[in-house]
Amino acid sequence: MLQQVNGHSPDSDAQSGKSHREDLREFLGREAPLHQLDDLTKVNPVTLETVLRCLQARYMADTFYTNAGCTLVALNPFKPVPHLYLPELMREYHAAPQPQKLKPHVFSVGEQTYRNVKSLIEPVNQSIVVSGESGAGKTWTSRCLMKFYAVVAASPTSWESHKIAERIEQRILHSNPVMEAFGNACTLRNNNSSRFGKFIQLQLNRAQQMTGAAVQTYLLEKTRVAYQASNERNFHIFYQICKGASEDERLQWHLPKGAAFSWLPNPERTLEEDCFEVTREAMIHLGINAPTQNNIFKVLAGLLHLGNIQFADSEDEAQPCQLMDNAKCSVRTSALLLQLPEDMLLETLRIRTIRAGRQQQVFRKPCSRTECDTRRDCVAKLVYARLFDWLVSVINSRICADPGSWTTFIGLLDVYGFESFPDNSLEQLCINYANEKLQQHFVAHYLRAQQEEYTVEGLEWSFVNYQDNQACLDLIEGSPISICALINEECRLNRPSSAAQLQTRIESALAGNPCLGDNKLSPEPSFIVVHYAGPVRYHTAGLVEKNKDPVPPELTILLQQSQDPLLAVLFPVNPKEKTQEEPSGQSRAPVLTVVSKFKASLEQLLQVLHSTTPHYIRCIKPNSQGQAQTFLQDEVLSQLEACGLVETIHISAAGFPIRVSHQNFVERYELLRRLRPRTFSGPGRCSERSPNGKEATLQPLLQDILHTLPALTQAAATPGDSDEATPAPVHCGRTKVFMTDSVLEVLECGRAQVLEQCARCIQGSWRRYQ
Ligand code: AD9
Ligand code: MG
Repeated sequence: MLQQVNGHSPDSDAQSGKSHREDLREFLGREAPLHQLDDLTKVNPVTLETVLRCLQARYMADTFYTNAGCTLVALNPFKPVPHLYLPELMREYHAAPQPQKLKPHVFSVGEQTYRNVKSLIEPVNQSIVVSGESGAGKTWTSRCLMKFYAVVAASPTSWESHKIAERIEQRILHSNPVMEAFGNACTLRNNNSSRFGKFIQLQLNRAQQMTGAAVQTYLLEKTRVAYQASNERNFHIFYQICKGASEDERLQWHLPKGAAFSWLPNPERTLEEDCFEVTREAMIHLGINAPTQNNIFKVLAGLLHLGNIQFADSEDEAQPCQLMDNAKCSVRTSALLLQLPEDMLLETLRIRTIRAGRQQQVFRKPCSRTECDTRRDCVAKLVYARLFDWLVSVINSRICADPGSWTTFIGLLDVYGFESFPDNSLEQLCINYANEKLQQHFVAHYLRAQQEEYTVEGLEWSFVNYQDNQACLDLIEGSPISICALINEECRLNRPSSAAQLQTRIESALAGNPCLGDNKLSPEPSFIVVHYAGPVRYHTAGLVEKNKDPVPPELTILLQQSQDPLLAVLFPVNPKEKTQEEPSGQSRAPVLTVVSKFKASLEQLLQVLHSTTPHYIRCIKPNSQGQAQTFLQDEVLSQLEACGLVETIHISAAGFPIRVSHQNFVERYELLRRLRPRTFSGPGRCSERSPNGKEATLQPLLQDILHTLPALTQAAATPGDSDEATPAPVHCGRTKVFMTDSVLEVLECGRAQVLEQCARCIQGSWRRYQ
């Protein structure tokens, strides 16, 4: 940060003999050693380097939580630390007069949030936004908060449920294993990766007791049912039923031990998350009884058999595709388990019906092998997505409080973090779009908090010049023209359009937006969005099709024929119901696309968040191998960038990143008073207030030092550069001096000059004396 200024070496300090850098570091970090700094905003100066060093020092000292102003940074320990999550500790934070004065902890955030609900005259809903990259600890942290509230906000009454006297908070906790069994999977980054976003509203009554909860989910990655990247797995529940079913159930569900399923890769890996008993037990607590469970697992087994239906290329285009060996058996078993007519299942997978002409005549066309595969996968995705939504609605019906029994809520948001892979598509666009929205919300909140600190210190300063990420959001979601609008337009027009054409349309229509990256060297059709967390290249191939998420109407009709009671609930025969059908070619009705649905749910979420007081927890993964005691600076740095902490550091830097107590400031720079010109009205105004005691003696000294600044700035300026000579901003707050890097440089330069003069004087006198 500090460069050599006007020939003064920054590397030596005549007075102390220490290197100048060391000496300065010591001065700036004087308040406490790095690992003892509980708040990253106390790191001095606030730079990436110091923030990283502080986090590393704390991590190596087994301190996993650090504040960063209004945010809590949670480093993943990657090892069990049970003493950190004991109920006694929860109670300690709950009972503390000022929990924010205790060590940073997720319980401290939990308690402050809880107190905020009641401490205000008008109760205000609160939210805690937990973010971070895959495997960083978001779900763990959310679970931890739920457990915390289950202890500190326990409800007074108990529920009679299946002979278990149970409190509502226990039910709410039981929703976690169920949702994780159906919505989480083992990925390359996390053995228990959430494949959906979740916002849970913990509902509190006037006495601040938890009376219920409501869960909202976002964008389940349903493609995983039928497609798993290499070395990844399907949703946990499939492995649970295959591993944990009893002999009897194996027979019923046609799951003999060791059976191979193409949608069940890596079954040999045994994970903690494979425990079927935990899921079943939790389902019972949520009122999902054994027969309903049996029905659910039977349908899932039906999907596994469906995945084993393999097609062979047909030699004659006019004939339907042949089945591969053994596939006949899979068709039969799948039809049996899903309670579908076997021939209808096979026919629907292999033959497409097309309506054309004025009379809407029906034509039947055999599908190619690829089309058959797509239709089979589509059936599985459709069933699984509706099953998941149904489960969420059942959970909600069991945990949601009556409207009159709660007055406020605490919302917990566990969303997927920013993603950038070599191949990014619609899923990443949605995820990163959500993160841009949340970042905008966060920055607005952070700026407000910074402004408040300045106000407390008596500073008049505002972040008027700060640029937020609005341009990026305009690029993605703006109206009338944006990436989402253009992709939706392609879906609406339903015209044959190549990936290259989509790229050209986006690039020409949005060329003026500074967040559309330069994509000249792109080998494949794509476009680049410069997100706040970095640029991401999105491939345009398949984007429009994914956005349509077409479900051929025959597939829905097929599932409506099922005799299975669960499928009958998931696929009701309702002529009014408008399913997401393949556009008929004639229709120009607006299509409800993936992007438009996601945008609507995101807007709803943000509306809720805006109505609350937000709190932020940023989870950080210290290394991608999941090893304890390993802190890789580069990896942490990229996450600090992605979760917006770097941005907040920049915001701090846009203000006054260097904050020094009056005492320390005077001690270091008192010698500059020698340079004080006779008359000057300086730039540094101290906050108006009558000082007392020690402050009273410090104030004149402070003023004297600050008055030397214009002369020092002029001396440090490059000749001819008039801008440099304007006094740099410095503010003297009630307890601290706030300044920028450039002011620090000027002060340091002046100090070095004085020390040099002193050294020369001493040398001269010494020679004269000799
Ligand atoms: V993803 O975006 O859903 O793929 P998360 O949710 O951020 O991801 P998760 O909470 O699942 O990550 O944490 C990953 C793993 O880290 C957990 O399964 C734990 O083994 C481990 N972990 C996370 N936080 C803690 C902790 N505070 N103490 C101990 C932890 N282990
Ligand atoms: Mg998770």
